[in-house]
Amino acid sequence: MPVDFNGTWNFVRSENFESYMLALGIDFATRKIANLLKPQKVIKQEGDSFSISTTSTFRNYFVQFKIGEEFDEDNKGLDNRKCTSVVTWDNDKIVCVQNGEKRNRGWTHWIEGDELYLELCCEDQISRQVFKRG
Ligand code: YOG
Repeated sequence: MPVDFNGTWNFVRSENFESYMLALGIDFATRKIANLLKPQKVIKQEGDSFSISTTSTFRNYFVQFKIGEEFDEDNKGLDNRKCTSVVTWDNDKIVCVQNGEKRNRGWTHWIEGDELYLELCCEDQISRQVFKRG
């Protein structure tokens, strides 16, 4: 059975998010607010088609993609930089490469038990976020 990311996932904790945002060039005031958020993710998966909606009291972000198919990403409400992105499987993980102005940008999601993990990378910074099934 392949992994099933479907569900509502509630923020539990993050590490190094401040440094990740700094690498992305997010301004001071925005970082202060963003550090206090407890975002929720709703993931819909049908085979290799995904949508991920991340919502919070401050900003929301929505992305949809098919595994292996490049798509244009605008990162609207985040750093607003445009990327050409692609998501692939790495065993039971989904790995997104976000090609654009920022070097080594992307993210990886995987599941352990009833927890959803997210690793966010930009340049030399890696932030980890953990969510629990709602
Ligand atoms: O998720 O990439 O699930 O798109 C990272 C924020 C904070 C806005 C959120 C809003 C990067 C201010 C990642 C947070 C910092 C700070 C809730 C969403 C930029 C701006 C939206 C993300 C992937 C993987 C799917």
